[in-house]
Amino acid sequence: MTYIAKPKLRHPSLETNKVGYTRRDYEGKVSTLCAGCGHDSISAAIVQACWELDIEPHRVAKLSGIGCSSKTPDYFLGASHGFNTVHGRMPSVLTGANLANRDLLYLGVSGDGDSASIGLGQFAHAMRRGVRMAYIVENNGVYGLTKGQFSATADSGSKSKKGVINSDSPVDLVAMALQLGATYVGRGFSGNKQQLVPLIKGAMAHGGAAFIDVISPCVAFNNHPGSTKSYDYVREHNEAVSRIDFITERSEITAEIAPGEVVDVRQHDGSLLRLRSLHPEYDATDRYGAMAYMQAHQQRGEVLTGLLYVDPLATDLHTAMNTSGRALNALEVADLCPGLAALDKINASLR
Ligand SMILES: Cc1ncc(C[n+]2csc(CCOP(=O)(O)OP(=O)(O)O)c2C)c(N)n1
Ligand code: SF4
Ligand SMILES: [Mg+2]
Repeated sequence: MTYIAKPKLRHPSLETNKVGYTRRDYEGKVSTLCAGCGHDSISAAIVQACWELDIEPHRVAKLSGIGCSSKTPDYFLGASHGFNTVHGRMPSVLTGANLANRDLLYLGVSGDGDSASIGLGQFAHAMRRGVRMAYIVENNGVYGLTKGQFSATADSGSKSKKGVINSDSPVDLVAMALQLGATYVGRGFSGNKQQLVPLIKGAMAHGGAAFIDVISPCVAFNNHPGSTKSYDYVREHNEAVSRIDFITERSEITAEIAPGEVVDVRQHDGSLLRLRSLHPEYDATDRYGAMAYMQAHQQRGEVLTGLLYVDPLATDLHTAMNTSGRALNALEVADLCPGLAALDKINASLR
């Protein structure tokens, strides 16, 4: 059913962004997910974020693995580049694409099964290498596509739809991303678009590995009492650490801010993240403080959301590898071959 395209009709009065596109231009095909699935709300937030960021759709490459979550790139950014990889393999395929063409904006979409089970190693290495991307995990605590088995992010003590209690310890991808060196780490909830859109915008504009775990309830298999990934549970236990205002480099900053009320983080592309602290003692630029704070709140059963950590001086894999400033796929033979004399010299030095 994923072939259903939306009608191309556009009302002439639809609002356009600075690059001349309407919101509809950032949409994809009609979703075939269950009505009420959190993943559809995340797709809507991605559409909104890219429209507001004035990104030309052809500048984005969206990649995913396998799962209901990994199907979603078909439902947004229909005019962008896309690659649906094998289960758990999105990060390595995205790394290769990013190395070949650094000029695109990379959006990795995955599920908790896709990233915390079969793809855990791939996730870890993309984070520690600093692959520049917005990596979004649509986390519902189950394998939705294969009918609701517990995934590795299911909390210990969480109850399945059939009444089974999960006894395994959960994998916390946010804690792992922090430990592995990701330079932008956030947690959102599919039911809170107001918080999610700026989180995604910040990740898309970030200069390194950006990771967002979005709790995204599966209405078919994990939205019952006893589940810690249900709409009700997350609404009751959600604790936001900050509110983000995303200000593009072009926007004029007019708001009057009382000192100490906000932290401004200038990102590598010139955009500004203005963090309004809702927990005055929380410092989103302190990686180890963020890890400890998160764990303390988790112990109490709270789900901390918002931008949990950002490194304003983030760099990426291209910087570490000192690659050419021009995209590798745009280099010609003449750019790549140093010439016979240089090769002779190298060969001579190795004899
Ligand atoms: C190599 C391989 N192993 C197993 C599967 C079966 N499989 C398909 S999707 C999936 C899990 C999906 O879970 P998740 O990533 O959490 O996505 P969701 O459907 O919950 O959004 C599994 C195990 C597969 N497609 N390929
Ligand atoms: S099975 Fe769950 S994750 Fe898959 S589309 Fe339905 S509600 Fe969403
Ligand atoms: Mg899942």
